[in-house]
Amino acid sequence: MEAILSRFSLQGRPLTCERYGQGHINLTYLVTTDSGRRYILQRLSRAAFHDIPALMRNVAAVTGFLAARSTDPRQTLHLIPTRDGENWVRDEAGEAWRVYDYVEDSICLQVPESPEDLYESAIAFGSFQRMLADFPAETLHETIPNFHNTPDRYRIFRETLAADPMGRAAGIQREIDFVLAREEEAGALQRMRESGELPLRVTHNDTKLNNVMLDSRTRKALCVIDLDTVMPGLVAFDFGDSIRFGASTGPEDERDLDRIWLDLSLYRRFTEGFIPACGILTPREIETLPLGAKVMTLECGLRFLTDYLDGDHYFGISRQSHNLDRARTQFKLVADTERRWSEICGIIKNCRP
Ligand code: ADP
Ligand code: GN1
Ligand code: MG
Repeated sequence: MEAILSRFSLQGRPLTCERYGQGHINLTYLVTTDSGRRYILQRLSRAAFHDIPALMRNVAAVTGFLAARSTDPRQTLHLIPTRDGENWVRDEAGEAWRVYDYVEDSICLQVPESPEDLYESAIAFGSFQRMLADFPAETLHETIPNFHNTPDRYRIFRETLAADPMGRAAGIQREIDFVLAREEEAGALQRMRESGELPLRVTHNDTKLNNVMLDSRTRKALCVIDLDTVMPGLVAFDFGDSIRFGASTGPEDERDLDRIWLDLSLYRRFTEGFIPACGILTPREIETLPLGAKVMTLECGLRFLTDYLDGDHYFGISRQSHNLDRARTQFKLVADTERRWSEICGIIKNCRP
């Protein structure tokens, strides 16, 4: 770690470097130095990202663009340059590393402690959307091609199911039936994207509550993090992924499904923050938001299930059936969404500008 850190222009000498946070993709470390400065060191996932130079160009472009439009330095991530003036390094084993300033006096939540926490995350993601409205989306590299192309996620699921490399398919027939029964509807967003009826925007694509930092004193939105999947996309992706994670009554990997359902007061509060903070959405885009939440939840469950079948190579796990547990919470939320569909549509209608 010292060898890697020595290649970055840090203030002070590193004193500690410890695993940090609860992301599923990168390896994240908190670094403290003898000058009192703190940094986030990350090893980027090579399983997820196949073109790290292009990914880092995206991150540098987006953070630079946001920094020029922010009033407080804590409103965007800042990459720490290397001693050679680059913004990431490759180590001897071929792993890619980068360093960010630690966002001080901030908190990152796994579950909202009140509807206001979710509201603030809506402000963060909505403002992110608005601030990037003039960013030239076509210059962004697609860091994970077909990331929210749900029909393509089904294709990969079917291939993995057919191969069944771990022999796990027999134990999950209920989950398999659940996803296959919803395949047609799951493709709706992608069809709308292809038909051009919705505008392509610069989207974050991974808008979980734990990808937002809140100010620890005021608990107001501070900063959007985890910019690895910023790409052109539909606003329904960003709305949907936030609802999927934030409007659930429990953590993504809860084993007791009786504790998981969709909390409509959280759903409403997120919507009340997000639509005005974006400020640019067309009526048709707003209409697609509930579908976005349903499809993002189903797609995420499908991805967890696929990774479970495949032997857990993509999402970090800390127990054997971790990905299956995660898939099950997502399907429970989808079932709940179906049950409460008309109430959900009412929420969106009432939040129209
Ligand atoms: P992953 O892609 O693995 O989710 P993230 O970039 O989201 O990686 O980082 C994982 C966690 O580390 C975040 O959820 C957050 O708690 C923490 N984190 C990341 N970057 C920062 C930062 N600049 N300042 C403070 N905490 C951070
Ligand atoms: C991953 O990186 P992280 O933990 O914020 C994943 C998302 C999933 C999410 C599920 C690059 O997000 O797409 O929705 O896990 N990120 C990537 O928790 O695949
Ligand atoms: Mg993250």
